[in-house]
Amino acid sequence: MQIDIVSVFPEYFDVTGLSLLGKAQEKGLVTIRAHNLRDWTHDVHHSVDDTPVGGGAGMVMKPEVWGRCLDDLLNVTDGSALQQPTTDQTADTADAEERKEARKSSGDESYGIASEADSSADNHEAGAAKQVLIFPNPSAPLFTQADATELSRAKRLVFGCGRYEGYDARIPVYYRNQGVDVREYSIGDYVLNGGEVAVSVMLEAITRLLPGFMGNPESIVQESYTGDEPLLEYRQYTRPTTWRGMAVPEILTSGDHGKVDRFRRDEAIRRTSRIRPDLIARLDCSALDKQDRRL
Ligand code: 6GU
Repeated sequence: MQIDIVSVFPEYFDVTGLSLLGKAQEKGLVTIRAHNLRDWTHDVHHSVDDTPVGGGAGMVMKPEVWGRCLDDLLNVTDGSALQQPTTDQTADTADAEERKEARKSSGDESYGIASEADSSADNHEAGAAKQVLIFPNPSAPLFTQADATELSRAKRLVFGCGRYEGYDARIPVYYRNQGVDVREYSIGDYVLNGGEVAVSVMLEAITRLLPGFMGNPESIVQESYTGDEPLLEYRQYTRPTTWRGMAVPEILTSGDHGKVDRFRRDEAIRRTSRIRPDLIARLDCSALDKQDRRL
């Protein structure tokens, strides 16, 4: 996978050379390049932003600079996107529908691009396209584990980090119209200063799913939010079995794997109900067994 990140603070991504992501790059699983948006400015001040049309506080990132930058990175030349969505990936129609609904209400239709919502859904039905352009945006749909899974199958990701009050709304619309698979995501209901931290979060969620990234692929399978059952994980303990007067649950030391599994699943369901009732609402009840139902 090749990842390009555009930011006015490209040094922010020096940390991607560390830890497991650094190792993944050494192993050749992923290549990450951070670019400085100002390299695509033409004026002496290297300005990337301007005041909002219609007034208001703050600054908005200019479309011309982003346009030159993204044309270069995406190989888009005036009116013809070279990128085609692949068709060899599995589909998640329900999710595509959801995305379609979310996009429908996002207001992009005001540019008269009737096919905009449809084309993004088509791309999704075909799985992640070869090349995906991603903009962090606090006003976009939430980035989820399902998005991370889908995007981990892409060949190339280009992240555009917005700063200030955001970026000109025509930028994503333009590239979508060029046939590029463009996504906008928020990472949660709180305010950040810019897209860099959000991109770091998405980058980590996506790259750790690359085949060969994890030493032990099992650790991915068991996680919260993964698979059809979005349950929070059960609590973990290690030795000593008693620490500062607190003993670990006795069943876990019993050696009875059936009982241990049951105990952990009960705990996962109870904790999810209490801490994240929204996840329980999404559970496929037909997948619950008889023992689950008693909870
Ligand atoms: Cl993607 N960007 C910014 N600036 N703030 C956020 C966010 C993104 N997601 C949550 N808050």
